[in-house]
Amino acid sequence: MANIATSPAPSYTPFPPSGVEEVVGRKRFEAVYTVVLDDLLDNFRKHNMPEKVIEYCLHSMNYNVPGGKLNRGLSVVDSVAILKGRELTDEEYFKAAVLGWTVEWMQAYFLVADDIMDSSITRRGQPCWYLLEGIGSRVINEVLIMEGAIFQLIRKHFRTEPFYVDIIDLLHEVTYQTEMGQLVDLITAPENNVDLSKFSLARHSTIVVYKTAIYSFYLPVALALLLCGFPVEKRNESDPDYFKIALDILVPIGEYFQIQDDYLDYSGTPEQIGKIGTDIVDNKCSWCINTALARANPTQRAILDANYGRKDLEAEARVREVFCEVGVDAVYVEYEAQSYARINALIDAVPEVQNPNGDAVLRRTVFRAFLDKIYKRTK
Ligand code: GPP
Ligand code: MG
Ligand code: MG
Ligand code: MG
Repeated sequence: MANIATSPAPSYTPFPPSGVEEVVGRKRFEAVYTVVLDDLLDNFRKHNMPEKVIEYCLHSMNYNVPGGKLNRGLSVVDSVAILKGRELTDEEYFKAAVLGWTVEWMQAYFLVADDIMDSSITRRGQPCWYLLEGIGSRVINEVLIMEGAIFQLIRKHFRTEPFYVDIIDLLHEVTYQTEMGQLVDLITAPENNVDLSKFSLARHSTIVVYKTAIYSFYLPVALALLLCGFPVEKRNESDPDYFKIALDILVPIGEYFQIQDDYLDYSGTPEQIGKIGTDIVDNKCSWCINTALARANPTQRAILDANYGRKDLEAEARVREVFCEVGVDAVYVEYEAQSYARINALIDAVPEVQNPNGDAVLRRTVFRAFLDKIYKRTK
């Protein structure tokens, strides 16, 4: 097939794009999806896998990988362009986009697995993959294949790079941390043992930092840093710790993002958010229940104790009523405004540091781009 990486492409403008530029940026990124998907299918062919299996694999990947907002993947490309401070060559763009797609692959298999664990019904406006006829427990292997695909892509495109092992190490580390976060999320929300006294904002913070912030916000920037030659190990004691600088600001941004996710789970319509919220019936330690617990009077608290985490639509409606009465919506509006101001101030304080080669700078715009992308999001 045509090599999309080297064929003429529209010029690329780093974030913040708007209107036409945003559509063009997305289309160019999506074009790289077809290349990497082909890489994966070719690998199946190399191993003489049956054509039917290859077709199935294609269907499974197409159903689960490319249909989201693509924010995580596009952030890798945006970050590389901002770090370099210039338009990317076709080759640089392609490499950044391949790394971007590895984050989208990770997101895809996390979501397929998460939807089973959360008993979700829809995702990205379509039925969850595990619910489709004939899938059954085969979904376990599909999640593993999607994870394996990430390392196949990295191997194919980065094997000879000096930072190859750093990319693999980063992906393994971030995956493990996300799995820890998912474990805390699940253990804090047992199905048949609702105990709201176990919830707290501190527990919520541990959950959201680990299950969301690290892979969704730190990972895209850390990959961009590696691609731009920022070293993981300090060469001199006085060198900046580039990755820690990024982590320290991206974690609060990611925390804010997951609080938005928790709020939208309660307040968003399925048409708007592409999924049906399950946090109340799933007994999740979400921002909404923690906010309601802090404001409920004894009567409201008794309603929450009796109805939260019950697989029953009327019980869910009673919880929603209490959320409404205690003013969760107003608290959220205030939280959002305060978070925006607080994170902007944190970004202002981030030091801007150059890589040792002097050809890229860890600029504050990298972080500002993330914040502006998610501020007041409604889906
Ligand atoms: C999102 O939480 C968290 C993940 C997708 C991480 C999953 C990690 C695994 C190791 C499987 P969520 O359940 O609030 O997301 P959503 O609301 O989109 O279902
Ligand atoms: Mg979920
Ligand atoms: Mg979940
Ligand atoms: Mg959620």
